[in-house]
Amino acid sequence: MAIKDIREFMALLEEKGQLIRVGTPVDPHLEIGEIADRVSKAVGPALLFEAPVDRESGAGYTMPVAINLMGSYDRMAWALGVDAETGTWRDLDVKARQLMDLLPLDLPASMKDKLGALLNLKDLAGAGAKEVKQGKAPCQQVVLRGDDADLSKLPVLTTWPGDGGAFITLPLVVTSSPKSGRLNVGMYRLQVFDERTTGMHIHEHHDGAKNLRAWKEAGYDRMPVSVALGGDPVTIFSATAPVPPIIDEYLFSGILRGEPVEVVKSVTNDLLVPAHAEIVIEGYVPVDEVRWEGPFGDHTGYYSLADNFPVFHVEAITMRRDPIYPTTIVGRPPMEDCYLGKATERIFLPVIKAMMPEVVDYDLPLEGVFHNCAIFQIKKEFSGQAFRVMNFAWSMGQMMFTKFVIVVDEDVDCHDYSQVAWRCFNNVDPSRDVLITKGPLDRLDHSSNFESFGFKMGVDATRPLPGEGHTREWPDALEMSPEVKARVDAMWSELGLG
Ligand SMILES: Cc1cc2nc3c(=O)[nH]c(=O)nc-3n(C[C@H](O)[C@H](O)[C@H](O)COP(=O)(O)O)c2cc1C
Ligand SMILES: [Mn+2]
Repeated sequence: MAIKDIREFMALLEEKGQLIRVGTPVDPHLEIGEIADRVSKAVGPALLFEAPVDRESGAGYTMPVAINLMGSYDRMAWALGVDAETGTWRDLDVKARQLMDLLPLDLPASMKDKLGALLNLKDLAGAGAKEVKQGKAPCQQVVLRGDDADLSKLPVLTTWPGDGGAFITLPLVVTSSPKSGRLNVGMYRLQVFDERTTGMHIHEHHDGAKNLRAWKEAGYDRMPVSVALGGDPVTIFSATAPVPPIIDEYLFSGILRGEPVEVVKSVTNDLLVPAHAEIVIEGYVPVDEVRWEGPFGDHTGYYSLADNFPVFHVEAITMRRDPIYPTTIVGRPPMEDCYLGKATERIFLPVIKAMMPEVVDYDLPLEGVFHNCAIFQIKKEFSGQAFRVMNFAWSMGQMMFTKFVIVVDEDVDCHDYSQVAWRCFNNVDPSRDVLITKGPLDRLDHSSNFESFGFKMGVDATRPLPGEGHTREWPDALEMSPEVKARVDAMWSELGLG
């Protein structure tokens, strides 16, 4: 049985000795962030702060704060329903291999067929969301409307000293297309402006922003929005994953879980939210309103700059009788989002291989925060093939943002950065092997002259072919012969070398 909600997940973590309850009163304003940062840097346990308190007023909050639930490779593996045998990203690979069995890897060439093939996944897994009756959903045990729907009751964290305010950082933002009704669940932070309003930091490239533009184009003055906090861990992960817009994140989550996600209709709109969420905030985003949002200490390790963003108006808050407030902290890696990102890296490997069969494997280094660096390991068979891989990467979904793409041969382990650096520094002729191009960048990139637009670099660190201009002899890499290795192995214990 797939994990139903964060409670079940926390019980599992507690059983494994990976959840610590903190009874000491601590302030969501900076203190929890500092504690969670130290624990994240030590790849420590999940934390449940049982007594959050506002130091300024001395008032305690009525609900505990859960943080860092998926902040390690083993917890991320358990969240996805796989064993953590190695405690490394390789455990997440097991999930990728399960998916590979599901995916039609011989995707037909035309785009239409590709979409059709992906949509057939629905039949494969029978995984579409399952709607439950409103009275049956734990997330609607308490319904607060009007002035009772008050965000100041939530222990919302301010994580870094330069932050523009307190931010809800682990929200599942549910929107829909006004035409097809197709749902989208994306994670976009919400800056709490007051009791009934927040910012909504949707990057223009993300599906939620496309939906907002579509509501405006269709002549509406507002888009209905429901925001879930909590739910099952796979659905939380799915809200962060680059799921193609043709499949909604509940279906994607259902495929990964092997079981449909139970959802319920919101109380003030038709949007479906995870029935096993802790808290749901319902409301709307006007199509034309923006407000100054940020700055916010972000996952690049820098503050993302303040700017105008859409505004979320709250109409109702529903919750469990005893809700837990789930959140995360982002900052200089490693943080919890790194493990979510690695899960994406592994789970999307089969999709990447289906599109680019020469790709053996790929790696997104944590320091590249997922949109700034990708290393591809390829089986190279023709001239220019590394450049084909770069260009394909730059055209694929959210991979288009990748600022640095490095391509190595199949005999280089792309996850071993020392091997990759050795190849790059020794094999690359910058005039031949480097490609500088331009296009959309992630909104969080602060290096480019313009917001969300700038230059990217591809590095071909594969062995060059004569057809690529290198006609000199190419030397072999150093390697001792197997016979001598075996001889030395046999005498090793006598050598006194340990
Ligand atoms: C912890 C965390 C916070 C995030 N915050 C934001 C955010 O504030 N705005 C945003 O546009 N994307 C944010 N993202 C990235 C998106 O959730 C991610 O790109 C997702 O695939 C977007 O889904 P969509 O294309 O369905 O909108 C965040 C991701 C994580 C893991
Ligand atoms: Mn989406």
